[in-house]
Amino acid sequence: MSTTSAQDRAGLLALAVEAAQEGGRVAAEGQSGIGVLDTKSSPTDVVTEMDRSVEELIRKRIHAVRPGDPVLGEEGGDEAGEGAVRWIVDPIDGTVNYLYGRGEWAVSIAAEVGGEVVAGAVAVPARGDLYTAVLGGGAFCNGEPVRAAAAVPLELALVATGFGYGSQRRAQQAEVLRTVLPRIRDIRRGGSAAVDLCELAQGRSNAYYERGLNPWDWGAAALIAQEAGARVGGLHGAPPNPDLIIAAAPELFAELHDLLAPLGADTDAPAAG
Ligand code: LIP
Repeated sequence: MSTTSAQDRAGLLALAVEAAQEGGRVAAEGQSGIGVLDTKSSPTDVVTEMDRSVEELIRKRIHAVRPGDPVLGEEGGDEAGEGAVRWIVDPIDGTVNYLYGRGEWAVSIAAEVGGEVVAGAVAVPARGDLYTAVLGGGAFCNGEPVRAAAAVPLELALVATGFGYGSQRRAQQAEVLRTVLPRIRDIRRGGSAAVDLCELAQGRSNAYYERGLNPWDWGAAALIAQEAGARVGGLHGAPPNPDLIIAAAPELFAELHDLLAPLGADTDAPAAG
């Protein structure tokens, strides 16, 4: 486990919470009437003015307290620094929902020390929810402990997932889903990976998988799901990574893993043979 003390982690969490809540307030106030400012990997991968300004605000908040800490943010990229804590920030996860005036979007902030996330906060302003965790300290929603659902057989599992922005990737994700859907209770596509993982952490789904995420999408929420008792990882024992993230109670994780691995769920092309 990390070299940080429980006190250090609590201090990092307090800063993550403060910045996520402030970012969430500002984003929520500006949601109506927001438009597309720019696009990234495809015409549907949008950036709003608010994605950028909320990330700037969060960077300022963090640096006001901890100048010199490196920050990795979805919009501003990697900012190097001499500090011991790397902050991983998604100012608005679920930007398409945000753009369409929907409520399923989140501000996500994780504090990483020595390559390990030790504190994470995910604010879901439209619902008034704040999810938090520190490494080894359990997971909480609005201060109340949350637990992931106990494992169920795959055929009874409600499984959340998401899709990338590129059409080749989506075609493969649809192929994978063609096999997965008849084998499970049902599928959910909420539109925010951070919210998907936090909902898993409170038993609102049984499992979650997605290809193509970035550390800012899962940074805080993966710790929250893990602290709620879920196993969170990639294929074949790997940690969560952009190829694939899977999260579920350990026995269900294994079942879903074994279904997804031969389907090429971690690729953009159909599995050979
Ligand atoms: C989005 C995710 C969503 C996923 C998209 C995208 P953004 O993040 O949270 O669930 O399916 O591929 O990564 O772009 O809204 O920050």
